[in-house]
Amino acid sequence: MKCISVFFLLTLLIINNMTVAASDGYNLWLNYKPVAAELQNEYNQQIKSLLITGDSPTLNIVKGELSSGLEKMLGKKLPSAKSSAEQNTIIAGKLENILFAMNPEIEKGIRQIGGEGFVIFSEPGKNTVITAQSDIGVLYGTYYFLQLVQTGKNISKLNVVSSPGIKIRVLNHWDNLDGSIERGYAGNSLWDWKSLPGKTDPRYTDYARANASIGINGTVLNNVNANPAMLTPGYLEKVAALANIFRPYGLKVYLSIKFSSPVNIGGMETADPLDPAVQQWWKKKVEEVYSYIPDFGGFLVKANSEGQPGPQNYNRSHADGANMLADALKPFGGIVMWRAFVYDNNVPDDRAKQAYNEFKPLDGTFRDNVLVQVKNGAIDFQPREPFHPLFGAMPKTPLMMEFQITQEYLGQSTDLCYLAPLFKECLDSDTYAKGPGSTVAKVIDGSLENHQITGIAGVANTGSDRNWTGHLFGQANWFTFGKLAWNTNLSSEEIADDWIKLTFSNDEKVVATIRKMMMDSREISVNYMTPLGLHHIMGYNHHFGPGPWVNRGRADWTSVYYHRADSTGIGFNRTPSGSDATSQYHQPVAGVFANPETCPEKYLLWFHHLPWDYTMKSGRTLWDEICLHYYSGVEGVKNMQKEWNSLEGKIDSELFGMVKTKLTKQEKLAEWWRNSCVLYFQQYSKKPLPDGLEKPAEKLEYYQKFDFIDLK
Ligand code: GCV
Repeated sequence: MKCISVFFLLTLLIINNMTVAASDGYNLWLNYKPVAAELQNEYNQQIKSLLITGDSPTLNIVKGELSSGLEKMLGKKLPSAKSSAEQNTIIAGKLENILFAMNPEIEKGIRQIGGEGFVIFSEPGKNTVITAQSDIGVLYGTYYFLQLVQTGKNISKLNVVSSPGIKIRVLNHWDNLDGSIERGYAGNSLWDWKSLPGKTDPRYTDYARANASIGINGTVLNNVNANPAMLTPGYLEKVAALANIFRPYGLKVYLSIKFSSPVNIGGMETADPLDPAVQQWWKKKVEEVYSYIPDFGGFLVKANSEGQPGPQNYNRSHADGANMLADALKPFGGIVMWRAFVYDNNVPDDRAKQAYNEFKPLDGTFRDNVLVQVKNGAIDFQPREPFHPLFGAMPKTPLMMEFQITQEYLGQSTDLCYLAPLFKECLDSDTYAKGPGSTVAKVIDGSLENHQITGIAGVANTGSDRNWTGHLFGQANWFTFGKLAWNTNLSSEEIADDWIKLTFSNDEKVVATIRKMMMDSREISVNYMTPLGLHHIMGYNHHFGPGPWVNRGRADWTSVYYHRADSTGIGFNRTPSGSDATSQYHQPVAGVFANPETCPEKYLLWFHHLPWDYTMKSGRTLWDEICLHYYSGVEGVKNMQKEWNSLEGKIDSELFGMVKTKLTKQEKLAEWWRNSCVLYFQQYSKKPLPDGLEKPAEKLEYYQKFDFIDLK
């Protein structure tokens, strides 16, 4: 009896432990849950053994992923095949090692893929081949295949030929050397600089694996507001330890540098990029970096922006600065990612115009290993911005996209906000640089101007929280970034479906419910934060809650600079009669934006200052429309809560609980935004709320003093 109860207890503990491990979000989209019984049968007919050809650290990962992933999903361990003559085998390896399995279809596909692409080929009752020109291509193909199995796809007739549309697909960590993260909402930095290089956390491997599983091939480890100590030997040794762990996963390491490093850590008097001694210093420093990390990727630079030093401190241009670093990196194959996020309070022009004004004249003057990294919009990762006018304006320069995965202005880790629609909105925008169809996606994937070097960066949302991203749905945004970086043509719905199936379940109701929530979520946030083109009206410094009243300090960090609400109306006039930012776009975009009748209403107040009783397309006044958007944002969160609650019992209970708690906070955050903004703007519109909308419970002063700590 005693024996039985101990056994029972142990079993319970094990089951319980497994539940905890499977449901705390740590496994991300790599859960490898058992697939439904009928699918297991189908898959087990098609797959009976495994054959990994070749031997390398990356191929060992391939082997481990295929054998453990398939065992977990299909419920049985697959034996190793002795040769490819055995049918129903998964054969994975570099093309040169599996020539014997070659058939014309594979051959055709493999000729089309570059170094990182892959081919997956299968025929009913025969072998499944996962192959590529490189080991890392095989690994990417492996993850792709495992995702097909987990999402319940037919795998018996595959003919997949896939290669990344963009070459450099990197995360940008804004991680500081003291372990904090600028705009990080998921705990501390993953990098424990104090214990590196001696002690390495297994989480480093899991991080690299997660990135490889979605095709991300690089990581900039430190904040763009860089600490010069990063380039000292002590830290380079630590960086090398991380690079060694990441290498088999195809993840290259890059560093952000401080432009004044020759002065800060080199003991020099100047960091002038045209000074031969400074150039020499960087050459030596780069040699040193490569002596630690032979496959080092290159530098990311924030210069002459928000107080960071740069070439302009010496009356030199951004190109002078970037080219000096590019020359030092060139012999080693390294690149420079030079940020275009520059603006200056002392420049008497609209902040939205300044990056274009600085960079456009420099087109054609950068070395061929420099990419100019441009944020998706001209201000700063707002809930909604029109695409940055630099896209399509610098044909001779590879422009790299910078998206923000961390939700600095989108509710941080409180909000469920699926970012694929935001990313897609920008990527699919037509710049008209070379006539219709000149989308932002074509600018950054190099196809518009035939650039060989292409890149995309995402400001990371990862941290030391057990579930990596603070909000479970933040994982979807990391996943989305990787998937879109590989293929900008994917739709937001497709990506959402895959993520939901990999994270929760293949159950149709679950998928449909969560997909709807995700697809609605970004518009919901825009509605209760910054509808109709409003922007930059968040709280000073924390960037979390509302702050339309912020009016002190440097003008371009206030809210009043951007919304310009007064008794005559609201919005920023960026037409030719105002700041003329619209003229930075090509025609017909410039004309469309400049006319309030043709300007998409989602961007209306970004480009126009309009009277409160301006008639909108709905026939309502602008004031009424603003109010309705704010109220519909809050209703949207309430709907998401209902939708989520309908999933109770259908998905993992811990994951369910995690998100439910966050949604309760999000509702409060949404109400705070709505009440603050409506009451604040009402002071100027002097109009009542439209019929049927309930008045905010408190006065404006209450919301201005609201303590948001409870909402995080
Ligand atoms: C890393 C915004 C953020 C800053 C960030 C900056 C940038 O201003 O609030 O925290 O600094 O963008 O992208 O450089």
